[in-house]
Amino acid sequence: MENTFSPKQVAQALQVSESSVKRWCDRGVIRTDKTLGGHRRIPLEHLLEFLESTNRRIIDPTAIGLNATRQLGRDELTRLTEDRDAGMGSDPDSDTALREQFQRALLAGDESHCRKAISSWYTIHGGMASVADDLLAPTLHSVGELWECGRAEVYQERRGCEICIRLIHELRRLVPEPTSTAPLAMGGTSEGDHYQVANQLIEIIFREAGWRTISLGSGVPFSSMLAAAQKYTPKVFWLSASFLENEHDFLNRFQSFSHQIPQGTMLVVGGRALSDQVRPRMKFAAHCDSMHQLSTLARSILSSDQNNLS
Ligand code: B12
Repeated sequence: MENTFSPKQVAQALQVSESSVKRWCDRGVIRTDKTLGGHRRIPLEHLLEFLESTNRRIIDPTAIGLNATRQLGRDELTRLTEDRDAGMGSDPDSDTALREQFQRALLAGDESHCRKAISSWYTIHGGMASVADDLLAPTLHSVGELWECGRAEVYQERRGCEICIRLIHELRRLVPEPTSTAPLAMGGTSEGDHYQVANQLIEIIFREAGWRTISLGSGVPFSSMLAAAQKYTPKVFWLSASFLENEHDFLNRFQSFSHQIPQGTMLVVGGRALSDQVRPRMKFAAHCDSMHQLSTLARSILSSDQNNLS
């Protein structure tokens, strides 16, 4: 995926006329760079700002080199995973530099530099799974470590999270609306667990894979999650668990929840709190360690559904 786009590409992505896009560029509604030859070029981070400020979203992602909801075949999925594990398709030195830039900007509360770094990462690595696992998670982990050893203030961590949440929301606009017949994924974090970032990332991962989603948010009692699952009967219910206030209570409530969720709803769980000691005491359909794994799972479920239909 390129990092900057022509007005024609943006017009096709938004399904509007090229002259409208050129007009927005010239009026400064879309911040635009000019090439040496005087042609307008629109960087992804400026496109994100424009989408957010005008409440628009991308309708044809292929026009800007994104193929978000494409269904990958099993062979392609395996190849992509192998390439990633072998470190192919990216330059580790520039990844490290970009991660450092992002972390500095996050600690400084510099949202526009954060947007620039996250947009570059998104274009280089082509999707949210890498933004989640390889940029946001490691950066927030090291912010957590800096806080733990007194080298970052609590406000820097909280403000950093707020920035991440806003930028995730902006990137969501690059994913087209799912079709009304797409399967539904629903989920959230349970009571006492106030973590938001992973939960928001999960929602986009499903949408990128072509699912409809309902995020219930953070800190939802299991009884209320059950009510939602029974009302909407999603194909997948995700539970993101980053913090367990009381392990014993969590396991009891989870057990009751997992026994009562509708038949045909797959329970997919993940998160830092589900350690090797906790997981064996839980009943679920799948556990994932990362957003890459979740993305593969979400696409595999869809493609096996489609194979069953055909
Ligand atoms: C931000 C933050 C908070 C914020 C969150 C704000 C918000 N709006 O979300 C708040 C203020 C709530 C917070 C509070 C606390 N925090 Co805190 N927090 C963090 C921090 C810095 C980042 C967490 C984060 O969002 N990471 C980004 C996400 C994307 O990364 P991730 O969680 O690892 O998720 C990845 C994978 O695990 C996976 N994944 C996660 N969930 C799921 C789910 C599914 C289904 C799948 C497939 C995958 C998956 O994919 C993600 C991407 O790769 C971490 C540091 C760290 N190491 O993570 C500390 C950290 C987790 N917190 C910590 C602590 C101690 C606390 C408190 C107990 C502090 C206190 N005394 O009050 C409270 C508990 C809050 C509660 N009741 O929920 C400790 C935990 C220590 C431990 N051994 O357990 C950490 C490690 C900080 C530290 N170094 O000490 N925290």
